[in-house]
Amino acid sequence: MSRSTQNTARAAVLALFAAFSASGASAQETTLRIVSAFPENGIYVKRLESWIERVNAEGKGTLQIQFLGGPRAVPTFEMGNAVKTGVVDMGMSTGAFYTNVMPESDALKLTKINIAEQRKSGALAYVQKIWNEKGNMYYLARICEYQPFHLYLNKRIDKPDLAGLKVRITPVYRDFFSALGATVMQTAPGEVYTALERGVVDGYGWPIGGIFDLNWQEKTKYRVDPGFYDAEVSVVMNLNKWKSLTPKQREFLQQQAINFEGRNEFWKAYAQEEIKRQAAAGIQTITFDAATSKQYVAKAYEAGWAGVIKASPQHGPKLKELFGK
Ligand code: 173
Repeated sequence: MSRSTQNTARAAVLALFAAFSASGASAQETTLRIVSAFPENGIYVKRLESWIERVNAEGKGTLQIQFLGGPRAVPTFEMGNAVKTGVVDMGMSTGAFYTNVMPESDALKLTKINIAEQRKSGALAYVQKIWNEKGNMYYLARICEYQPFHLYLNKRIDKPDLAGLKVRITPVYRDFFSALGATVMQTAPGEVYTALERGVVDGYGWPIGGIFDLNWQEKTKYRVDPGFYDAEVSVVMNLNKWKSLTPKQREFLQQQAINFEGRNEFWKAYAQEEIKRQAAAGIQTITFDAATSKQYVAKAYEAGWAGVIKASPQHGPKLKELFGK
């Protein structure tokens, strides 16, 4: 080989090497950064972390996910904007925490069909369009289902009348608890314990599961039955980031998301365990007669949908139609 041919070959190899190193260890692997709007020591983050482990094990050479942390990384009510603007690639949240991005986000609590049915029926396609257009978000997976919300109290009530009571809320409960006469106060989950401890609130809204994660059982006397709605926690992604993935990466991530949703049966057993655990911790249930219970739940949905439709006359009615049974 002549000296000049040798030099040309060497230059070509160097150029190739430079191109590869500029795009990372492997040109086809990317790392997505995710945050959680829920506190790190809770059940949702535990489930998220075990999902991430599997994704990273199966996604070597394709896609990796890096968990950046909970509300200390990005505050609960700011996560939606962080995902929308691409400050982070992905977020785990409930819609109630990002109504500042789009009011429709809070409607997911009102679904009466599960996520698998929503995917089949076209309900999720409609949600996807709103999330894309208004939130610059790709809706990836619903990771919590079959978890009704409850009202937890430290003062006994004998009818669904919350007049004179101060209750901690998020947008999930605002319209319903207000309709029952409560004085409402919004806080992130991370502030509930202190609010109870200081007597700033007489109770709070939360799903059937998870109150032990931040020790709220220490400050909780009663749970009001029945529950209402279905707690929604989902993984959402910045839309530009989603579009920037290769077809192979998108397909991999979408399949992992579906797998995550496929594990939602977990929540049914978890609800039963948490009911027992609450009883064992001395939390008493407050129940109403059958007719009153029925009215209570009906009022929850009426108030919830009225709120969503008022906030989004454009999409609220269609969502109601798509989320019903
Ligand atoms: O913080 C909340 O009470 C809340 O809105 C919520 C929503 C979904 C799951 C858990 C809590």
